[in-house]
Amino acid sequence: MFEKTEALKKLFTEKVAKATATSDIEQLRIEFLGKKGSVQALMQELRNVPNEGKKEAGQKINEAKQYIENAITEKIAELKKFEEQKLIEATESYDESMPVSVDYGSYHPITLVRREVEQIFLSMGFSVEDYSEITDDYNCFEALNIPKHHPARDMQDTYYLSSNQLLKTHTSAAQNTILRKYKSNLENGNPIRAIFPGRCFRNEKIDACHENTFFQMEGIMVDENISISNLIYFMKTMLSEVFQKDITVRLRPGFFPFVEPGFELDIQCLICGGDGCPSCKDSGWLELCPCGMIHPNVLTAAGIDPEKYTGFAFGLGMTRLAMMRYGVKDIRVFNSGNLKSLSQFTEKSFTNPSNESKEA
Ligand code: FA5
Repeated sequence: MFEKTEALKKLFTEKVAKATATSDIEQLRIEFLGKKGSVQALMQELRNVPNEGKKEAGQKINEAKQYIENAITEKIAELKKFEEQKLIEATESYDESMPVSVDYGSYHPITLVRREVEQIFLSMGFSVEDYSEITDDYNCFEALNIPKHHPARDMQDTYYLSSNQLLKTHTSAAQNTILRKYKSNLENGNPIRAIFPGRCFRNEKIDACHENTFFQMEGIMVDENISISNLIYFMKTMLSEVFQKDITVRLRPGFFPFVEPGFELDIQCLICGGDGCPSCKDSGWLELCPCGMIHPNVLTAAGIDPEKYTGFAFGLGMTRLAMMRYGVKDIRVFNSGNLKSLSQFTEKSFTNPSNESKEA
């Protein structure tokens, strides 16, 4: 058993030395310490060891296990340090320690990103709609095919106000209003194309990529024969315009009661390049823009015939988009009110400000 445990330690030492990301360590943990791992296999072999040697053999296995556990802890600490350094390098354009060089006001980074996305959609024939932050149960949930007691409501707990109103949890809360506002377009042979940005509120566990107050931008397009191809085209155009470079995205199925089919559009984390970091919850991907084909019940609730018209909707996470756009690794920077951080984005102002009077 001594030879075997020593060989195991040697093999582990070689493999751990080659690990370059915390995800590699997780694989090693499974390989060596998992239920079907190498240490467990040695434990099984204990059965075949004669009684007089069992105690010593057991100790050797435990020693090897301890050795591997300690090495894992050390390696994780080392890799975390390295990953943090990589984060700092990746975010060199954003430096919290820079002195404030401006003595005049500056636009908030979310405002800058919002304007940019608005501009992209304006150029594609969409109108930019305004919608209040206070809504009601009908608009936020019922009209979106989320009846009372639907489990989807659990994901979007919010602040309820006394007059049967609530702070909107998503920009989808305006879908019914905007669809009604423009449904005459359809009767006149024109599509409905609108985006509606806004601040959303949720009872949320705050971390590097979750806030309780954040911005989304909803977009809808309805007409005869609108399909998923149209949806993908608009998403691609928007992302390539915003980032002005190739970015990796993935589309996977997602459930939202107000679309069918529904998708999650994730963007590969631009902070860590996909290796995993706190900004993307160590997954390498950031949920950015869920989307899908508007559910017939939602069209019906707005008085639109789902047999004749179809449409897509998307809910872009604008605060997260700003994180990726500017390499801000912690979402809390945006609501911090820290001028030292926030005023750095002034230089990157955009050329076509819309809705000057509404700027935050
Ligand atoms: C929604 O809010 C849906 N209304 C989106 C939608 C619209 C789906 C139209 C289909 C059709 P979700 O809860 O996943 O979905 O939020 C959408 C995006 O908002 C997320 O991908 C993320 O980018 C952002 N987001 C959500 N919660 C937070 C949060 N707590 N902090 C920061 N950003 C968030």
